[in-house]
Amino acid sequence: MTRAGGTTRDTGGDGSSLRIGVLAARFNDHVTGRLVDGARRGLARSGVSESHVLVEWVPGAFELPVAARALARSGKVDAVVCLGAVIRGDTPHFDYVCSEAARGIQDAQMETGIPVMFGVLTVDDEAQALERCGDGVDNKGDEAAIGAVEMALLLRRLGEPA
Ligand code: INI
Repeated sequence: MTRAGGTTRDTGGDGSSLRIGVLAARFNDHVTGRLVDGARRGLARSGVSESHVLVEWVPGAFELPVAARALARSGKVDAVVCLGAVIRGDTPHFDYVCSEAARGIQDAQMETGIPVMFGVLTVDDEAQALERCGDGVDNKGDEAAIGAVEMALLLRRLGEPA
């Protein structure tokens, strides 16, 4: 996987001391279940113990922000991974759900200082969603999970949270 700076990363670093929360939207759970599987793989590769991974479900992507904020505030985790799949239909609902999920997730990390990753697929159709939740690194849950490890370690090095 090629990342900014031209480096290739398979893990987020040494996550053996980290506790990570994973929040998944049940809407389109044939996709989000696969994102959760990908997140678990990325965390395991980064050395995060299975017993330090807390997985909780919410009804849809719209509900991810409030749960992310609560989990980030709880003191139980060093980072949160939000997973969802918003698939464009014929209604403007898509735009509201996507934009509120994105805004709310960013607000949650800025308010709490705990990294909250945006692992929400925003796609035109189911085929595009399935392309992004594969069994390898072609899985946005995996990518978000190693990003969570990287960010938690970075904030710790920078002295946050206090
Ligand atoms: N939620 C999703 O996670 N994905 C979708 O594609 C979706 N669509 O298309 O409507 C969706 N809607 C539900 C929404 O997230 C809330 O759960 C619901 O509006 C109740 O607040």
